[in-house]
Amino acid sequence: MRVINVAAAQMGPIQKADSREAVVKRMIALMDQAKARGADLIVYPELALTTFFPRWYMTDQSEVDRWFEREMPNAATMPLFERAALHQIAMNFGYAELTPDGHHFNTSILTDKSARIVGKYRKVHLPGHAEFDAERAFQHLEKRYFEPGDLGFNVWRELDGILGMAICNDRRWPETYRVMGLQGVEMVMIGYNTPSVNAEKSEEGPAKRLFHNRLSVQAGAYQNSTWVVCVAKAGVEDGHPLIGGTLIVNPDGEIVVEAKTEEDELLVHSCDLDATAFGKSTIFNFAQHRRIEHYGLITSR
Ligand code: CDT
Repeated sequence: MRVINVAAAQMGPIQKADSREAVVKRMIALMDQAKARGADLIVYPELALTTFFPRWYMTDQSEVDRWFEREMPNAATMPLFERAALHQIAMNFGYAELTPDGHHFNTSILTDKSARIVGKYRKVHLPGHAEFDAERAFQHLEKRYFEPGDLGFNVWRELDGILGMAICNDRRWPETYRVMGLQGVEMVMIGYNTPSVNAEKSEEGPAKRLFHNRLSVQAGAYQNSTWVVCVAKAGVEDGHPLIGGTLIVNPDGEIVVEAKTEEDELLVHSCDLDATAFGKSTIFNFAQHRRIEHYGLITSR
């Protein structure tokens, strides 16, 4: 058996005024719990170091850039990397990345057990809009602050398995999982920040949003016979509620653990990567059953 004992580290709200240092302390506390429960890997949310700043309309680029990290690790996150190396825990977390040549991405990284960065993913499916929209109950300006990711959906051979990453809105798109599925992915790590209410349809509240979260992740797991670890930043950030619902889904598409709160909360599950083999070699044996001659439209429009 190839087992990854994975910790899904849901985080409660991060307020605009909270410092990176204060957030990193919370992340370390979750990591200490993960270590005590024997975790090999800890998965944190999208934009784990800050509030979900794309809800705020900003016109001054220097104000925008304050939410971005110019290097990783940096002074604020170094204690997290040091603790990960001490505990020998691999980690995945999201942050806003500003590259040396001035590009802005919604990024997540994977480290190995010595806290060396071994993988990077930049969010491909950016939801929302680029200009202030007075019709919405609140703003979702990811298209203003980020460029679409330029790295594609890769997989990494780590922890004796094949691991992949995606970020938040990516989880709603079947292509996300399938591109990694075609590379044999055995565990997909996804962080998210999902508002509890639809800004364009107020009757769509938290129950529907949690349903869509489960539906998307369970389908992606089942249809590609992979584990999925999907981790929320939850709770009320400066008056703006985000759903919780962190969950781990097995390769049959079944939820094996799910968060109960909207606070910092750790879920730990032993994921047998060999359990992905049955689905991959039978109903979702892609080489045997896919009919790519009928799929051209997917990439042509
Ligand atoms: N962070 C993120 O991608 N959130 C989106 C909200 C969609 S509504 C604009 C999500 O898919 O959960």
